[in-house]
Amino acid sequence: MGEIRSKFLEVYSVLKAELLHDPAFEFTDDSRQWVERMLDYNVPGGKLNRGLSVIDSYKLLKEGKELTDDEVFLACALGWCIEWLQAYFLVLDDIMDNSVTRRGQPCWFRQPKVGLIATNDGIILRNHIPRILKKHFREKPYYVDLLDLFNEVEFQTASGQMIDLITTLEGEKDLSKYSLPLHRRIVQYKTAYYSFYLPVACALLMAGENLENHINVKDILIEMGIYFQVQDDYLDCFGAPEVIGKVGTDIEDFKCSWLVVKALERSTEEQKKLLYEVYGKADEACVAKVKELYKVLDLQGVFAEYERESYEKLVKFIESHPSKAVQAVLKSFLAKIYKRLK
Ligand code: GPP
Ligand code: MG
Ligand code: MG
Ligand code: MG
Repeated sequence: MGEIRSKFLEVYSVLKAELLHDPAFEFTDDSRQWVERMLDYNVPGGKLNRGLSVIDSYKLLKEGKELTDDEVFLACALGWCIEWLQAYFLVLDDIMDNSVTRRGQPCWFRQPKVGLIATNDGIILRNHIPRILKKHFREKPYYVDLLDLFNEVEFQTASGQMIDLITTLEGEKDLSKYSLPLHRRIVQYKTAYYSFYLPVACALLMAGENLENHINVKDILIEMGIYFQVQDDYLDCFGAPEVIGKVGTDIEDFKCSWLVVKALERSTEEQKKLLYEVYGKADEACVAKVKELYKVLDLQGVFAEYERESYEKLVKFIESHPSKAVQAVLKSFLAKIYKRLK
């Protein structure tokens, strides 16, 4: 395991121990055990890309200057705040999407003793973030900016999630409104802000930067986040469940996925008619027909081309940035996701 990764995991144990002894609540053995099990199940088991990116980005912004132990700890703590945010979103998203597995195990709400208690666990996860921030960042000059950043990004994500959800029922499953601009709007809000902008913005704040001076960094990261969610949509159908750790539900859920938008663009009238009939049904045979059509339309090839083009555009966009340190931050982030299989 990488040195940063093991340090990062060490910090998880510290933060967890603090939260399990939060003086604002009188824990009993039962309640402490519940929270510990819930955290271990939902927080550390992912790729940790978002969390690790805070440390990575902060290091690059410091341009090779050795970080103090304190700086490493703080960057890790901010990274974990993002992983906590992600855990909170995923616990709730899996209920909303009626998903079955996540990170190679049953979704938290599918655990026999959990069920809809998972909704409150989501709220607990969300509330852990300001507790971590208060404990470790209260005296920092950028404390208010951090709180504001997390609040803004959470609002944007929930708003994206809302459009992701209401497009699946409005007008009772009408594929004719699914388009690339609608898809872009959904994924920009539901994914890009918290997954891409947030880690780098945290590192910038820690480095003493004013976020208002970094609007172009934000624009690049949002583009990267959109590309990342197109990959997620692609993997939902074409990824290997053992590798991505989840079984896709986008077709059953009538999601405005990049794949269905591309399929609509490329279909003949007859193929469109079929898609209108079978898309969005929780029925194996219907799902199989959608996947078959995706194959006939060569959406795998279309995606490969999209991936290549997006990468080229992003590299150009990044190289237009005046700061070499910022370029390095952005390139490192892009390298982590280009051609990802999970
Ligand atoms: C990813 O969508 C978006 C989120 C996880 C944000 C959820 C936001 C909330 C406010 C709950 P997705 O459903 O495609 O992700 P996955 O494929 O991992 O289920
Ligand atoms: Mg979802
Ligand atoms: Mg989902
Ligand atoms: Mg998905």
